[in-house]
Order: sequence, then C-alpha cells, then structure tokens
Amino acid sequence: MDYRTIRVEEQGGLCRVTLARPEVMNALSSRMREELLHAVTEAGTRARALVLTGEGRGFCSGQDLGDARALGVPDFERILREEYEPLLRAIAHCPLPTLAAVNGVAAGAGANLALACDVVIAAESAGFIQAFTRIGLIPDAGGTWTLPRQIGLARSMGATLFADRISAADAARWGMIYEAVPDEAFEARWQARAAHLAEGPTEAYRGLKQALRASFDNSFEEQLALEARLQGQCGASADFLEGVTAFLEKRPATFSGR
Ligand code: LHQ
Repeated sequence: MDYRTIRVEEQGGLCRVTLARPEVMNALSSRMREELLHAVTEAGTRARALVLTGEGRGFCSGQDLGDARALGVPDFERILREEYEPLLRAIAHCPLPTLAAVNGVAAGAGANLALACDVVIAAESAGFIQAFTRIGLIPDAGGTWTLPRQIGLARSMGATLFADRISAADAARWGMIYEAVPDEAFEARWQARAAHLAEGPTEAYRGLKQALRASFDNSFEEQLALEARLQGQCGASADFLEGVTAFLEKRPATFSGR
C-alpha cells in the first residue's frame, strides 16, 4: 500500500508506525485509519514487535474534525463500525507485542488508540484527554471498555465527564499507562523497551497477551485451562529450549521468535 498519512519503518524485527499528519496533531482521517489497519496487519505477519508513535508535538488528536464537518451529518455509527473497529481489533489481537510511544497529547480516539496497545510509554509532557464530551460525544474507540478496567469506574467517570487533561505522570500513577518518562529520556527509553520486545520470545508474548486479555471474560477455571494450553505450546518452542539452555549455561538467551 502507498502510505501517505503514516510512515512505516522496519528494522531488526521492530516495526515502527508513525502517524504523520503533524499539522493537525496527527488527527485520524479515513485514509489514515485504512493505512494503519494495513500496516498493523502486515506487521503481524513479519515483525516481532510493533510501535505506534506520532510525528511532531502530538501523538494523535483523535477523529479528524475537518473530515467530520465535510461529511455534513456524519454517520458516526458506520464510521466506528467499519473504520475504527477493524483497526482496534487488529491492535488488540495483533500477534506481536504492541507499544504506544506517546510523544505528545493523545486526545479523543487518539487517546484510546494508544490505550488499545499492550504497553503505553509516555513522555512526561504528554497528556491524555477524553475530549469527547467537549464536542457532545461519548467516549468511543474502545475507551468505555478499556478505561474502567485500567483505572476503575470513579476515575473513568471523572476523566470522561470533565474531559480533563490527565498528565502522563497521573496516567502512570492511576495504572492507565505503564511508564511516564522525562522528555529528554523518552526516545531512548521507548526504543530500548521496543528492542527488548523485538528480541524476545515472540510466542510467549503472543500467549501472555491472549491470556491476560481473555482474563476479563473468563472464570478462574477457564483461565487455568487457557494458561495450561498456552504454556503447552510455549514448552514446545525453540525459544523455551534456548531460554533454559542459556540459563543453565549462565549466558544471556538469544531468542529467535520461534
Ligand atoms: C485538528 C484536530 C482534530 C482536525 C487538532 N481534527 N484538526 C470517532 C469517530 C466517529 C465519530 C466521532 O468521534 C470519534 C472520536 C473522536 O476522536 S472525537 C474527539 C476528536 N478530538 C478532539 O475533540 C480533540 C480536538 N483537538 C484538541 O482538543 C486540541 O487540538 C489538542 C488538545 C489535541 C491540542 O491542542 P493544542 O496543543 O492547543 O493545539 P491546537 O488546538 O492549536 O491544534 C493544532 C492544529 O491541529 C490546529 O490547526 P491550525 O490550522 O489552527 O494550526 C487544530 O485545528 C488542528 N487539530 N486536533 N481532531
């Protein structure tokens, strides 16, 4: 696909996808959603880790409001079902670990796009705004599912009713994201984390993602059975053999991703 609104770079098993419409704080146009879906799906077949980040001073400002105006009376239900859902599903079910490197403000669907990733690392100057009610909408792009699970109902209600800007530090303290990093250390930090994931035991990552995400819908018994099945698969992987061999030989493991 000819990418016009994102940049996709692959190196050493890491696929880096950069939202590249900095003049509108990387607002999500219809074209960008299509390109993102394509890039995430493709990466899942080749790479070993996926990073989502933004160009310029923002991560993503959510739905392109210019786009929405051009639509007259927009059919948001269709846009969500046909354009947002496949993208959010592709990220949630991506067989690779996904990392959102939130370089600046993440607003509306842009915030929830980041929160759909497995790990979120944000620069300290970044912030998360559930901006929806500012324009008379409810949170979407999975936010009403993700937020209560991450930060509980009280904070989800407050953050969405008031549409406050949640600082990266508060987001980390609340458990909305994994790490808030000082701006000067941000780039090096997420790159080191991403490299760790791209060089790790890919099958184990795939299994743990599946297990943790399934846990919200499973009973304890179902979860134990799922763990046993997935661990059975990991036990047969080349990376398990390498991990144990490296441990016994007192050297760092070199995982192949198989
Ligand atoms: C933008 C945008 C933007 C276009 C900044 N669009 N241009 C999904 C699907 C279906 C239905 C509807 O909804 C949804 C979900 C949603 O995402 S709804 C929520 C949409 N997003 C927002 O409401 C956030 C709107 N943006 C903002 O609140 C601010 O721009 C933020 C907080 C992101 C950044 O503020 P500042 O740092 O002060 O920058 P700025 O406001 O000056 O923006 C810079 C430029 O980017 C500016 O253009 P200009 O030509 O004046 O330089 C903005 O108009 C443009 N921009 N967000 N979403």
